Amino acid sequence: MSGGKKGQKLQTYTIRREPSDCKLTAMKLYKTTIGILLQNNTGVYIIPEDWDILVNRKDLYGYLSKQTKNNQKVTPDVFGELLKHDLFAPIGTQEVWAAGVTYLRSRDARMEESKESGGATFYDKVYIADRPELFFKALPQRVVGDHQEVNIRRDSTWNVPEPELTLYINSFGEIQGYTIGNDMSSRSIEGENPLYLPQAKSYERSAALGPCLYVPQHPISRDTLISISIKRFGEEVFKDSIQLNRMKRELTELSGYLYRELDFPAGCYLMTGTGMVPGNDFTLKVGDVVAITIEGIGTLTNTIAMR
Ligand code: DO4
Ligand code: MG
Repeated sequence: MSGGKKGQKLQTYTIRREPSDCKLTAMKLYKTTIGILLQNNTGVYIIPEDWDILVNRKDLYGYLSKQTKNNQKVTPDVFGELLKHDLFAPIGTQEVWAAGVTYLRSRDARMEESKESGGATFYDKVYIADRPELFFKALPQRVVGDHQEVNIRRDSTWNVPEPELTLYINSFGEIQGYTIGNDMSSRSIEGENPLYLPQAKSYERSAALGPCLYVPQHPISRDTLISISIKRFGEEVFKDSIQLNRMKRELTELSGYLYRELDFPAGCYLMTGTGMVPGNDFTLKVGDVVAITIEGIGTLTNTIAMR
């Protein structure tokens, strides 16, 4: 034990915390069938605003922390039911973009799947290049929310989910919030030829976001844990986890490149790449349930379907 000279009586202080002193450290925005809900440490409130206008601001956290006083409150029971059955993806008119090969595991998996095509070298190079891989993933109508189905393609034989921390970046290029993303991918199509990437990545219901937009007071910690679990007929067939600090790049580096020559009037979403890829013998099947958890944000659960 340290502090205080020998024999000296140590003075102790008790800090009394009133409920109003409690610092709000994070807000969560849910898009539901009854409107936008804001959850903070005092409850859940209805925010009667347009999604794009609400989220696209310079200090989203500051704005949200002033909202709750005059807003209608939602009871925990009603909120619980809405979370189970009535959530939309937390998105308005924003485009969804994605970064690739930001973790070593993604680079290695891609190099393996493309070795026959001779495309492996591109993944190797982009992992160490200054310029990151960024690609267009989805328009909002192709994005599903929590507890909705994501698709695998009929013409693909090898399919995986990609669990990714996803950024909400405002129109000024500033990261204002985070959500969980599933960048559904066809490994057989991308592996055949890297030029097929748009077909491997973009198709109906190929992206999931949710369950909420998480708006913390400070940038998300690099120690944040991202985990995935895949269940088939109720049995876990794959699980893995990784910390955000294993990502090769800074989050602001990715957003900076994306905004270099693109404007996003309502901001945009950016999936930041996967650090977890199941082994080569694994492919998703219809009915599999994919649950992705990111510390602080929650869990995004989707069932695999096919058109
Ligand atoms: O290079 C292709 C896509 C990579 C990707 O989606 C990822 O690393 O997450
Ligand atoms: Mg990805």
